[in-house]
Amino acid sequence: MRALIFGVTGQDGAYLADFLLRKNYEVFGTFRRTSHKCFERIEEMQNMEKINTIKADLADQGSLQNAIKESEPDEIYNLAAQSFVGTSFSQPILTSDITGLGTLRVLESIRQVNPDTKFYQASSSEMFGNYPGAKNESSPFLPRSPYGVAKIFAHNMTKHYREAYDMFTSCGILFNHESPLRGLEFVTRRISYEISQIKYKKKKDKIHLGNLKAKRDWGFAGDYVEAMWLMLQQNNPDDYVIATGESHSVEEFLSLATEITDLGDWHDLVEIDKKLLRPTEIDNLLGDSSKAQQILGWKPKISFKELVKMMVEHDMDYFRHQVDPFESGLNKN
Ligand code: NDP
Ligand code: GDR
Repeated sequence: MRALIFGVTGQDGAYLADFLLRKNYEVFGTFRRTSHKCFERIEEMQNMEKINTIKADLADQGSLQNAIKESEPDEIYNLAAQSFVGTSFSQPILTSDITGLGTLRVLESIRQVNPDTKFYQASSSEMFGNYPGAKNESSPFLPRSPYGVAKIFAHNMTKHYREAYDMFTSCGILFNHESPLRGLEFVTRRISYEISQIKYKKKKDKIHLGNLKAKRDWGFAGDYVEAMWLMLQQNNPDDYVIATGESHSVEEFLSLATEITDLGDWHDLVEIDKKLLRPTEIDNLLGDSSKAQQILGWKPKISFKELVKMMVEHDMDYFRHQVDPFESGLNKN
């Protein structure tokens, strides 16, 4: 089997490529031309030699078509996006173009090159906004960010191609998932990274954060990529919520991380930076993945506590050995 991953250089791209390689797939992955290194995550997983890389940008339809023609995939996973909610407020047009319209460019390219290719779209819990309670596939979309709005466009367009052209297109509505490969601007990695710097006295003594009361349903990225693959192994395309069914606050993440680093009371380590507060916020995201559990046979394996430990220990290891992920080029954002 051959798979093409748009966004292979991101967190999920690195885990999905690794998962598919273990299943003996021939893996192709796209990257953008940048002035920095961009394969650090794949290198950290020691898969650089095993992945066929192709240059493509979601802004450039021709490059998407070429990537599909060159790789002739059975399955395409669209993980590429401007994925940071915070940036979507300052760059709403770019976010709409890449995260929203970019998905349509991929869908249209598939329709033109080979409409029999199976397609996975990375939809998001951000689409639900502040709708109360545990969210499932039937919950309404009430977006609270330009990113959420763009993901709804991409989600609906993916469903439209399924209905209009009978294409095998599925959406995974994934709740937050994290890992030691998470980008540094996301709150979990920001905490695990900066608290480890403090622990080994590599930097300042305070972590600057925004809204500590926000709650998220945090899972492990390594568990979630399996669900993406399972969706494309079904007889029919469909949409599935992927979540742990537990939500925890940023404060809880901080408190556990501080406990692991043995740095005392987290209140002494944190300063609130008003610039990190968002114009509109989602207070609590909690997912109900019972459909995926029943139909795909999927369930999360790593608990919240294990996830915090995995991330903090990974970053403590960096600083204990004085290898700074910034210096190595990881998290160039
Ligand atoms: P990352 O931000 O780590 O990765 C995003 C990927 O998209 C990177 O490979 C990035 O390339 C690529 N990309 C960005 N802009 C473009 C562009 N113009 N053309 C081509 N590629 C581009 O995100 P994650 O791995 O965490 O998430 C994967 C997908 O899942 C995203 O679509 C995200 O929105 C979605 N999602 C993520 C969730 C999560 O909690 N992680 C939850 C729900 C949905 P580069 O390395 O060059 O920046
Ligand atoms: P999110 O993740 O917006 O849920 O999007 P993020 O980690 O950025 O924020 C989670 C919550 O923490 C609050 N917060 C902070 N966030 C950041 N980034 N930095 C801070 O200093 C900080 N302090 C508090 C935020 O306000 C928010 O409430 C992620 C992305 O991966 C999306 O691509 C994906 O679709 C959704 O998860 C599901």
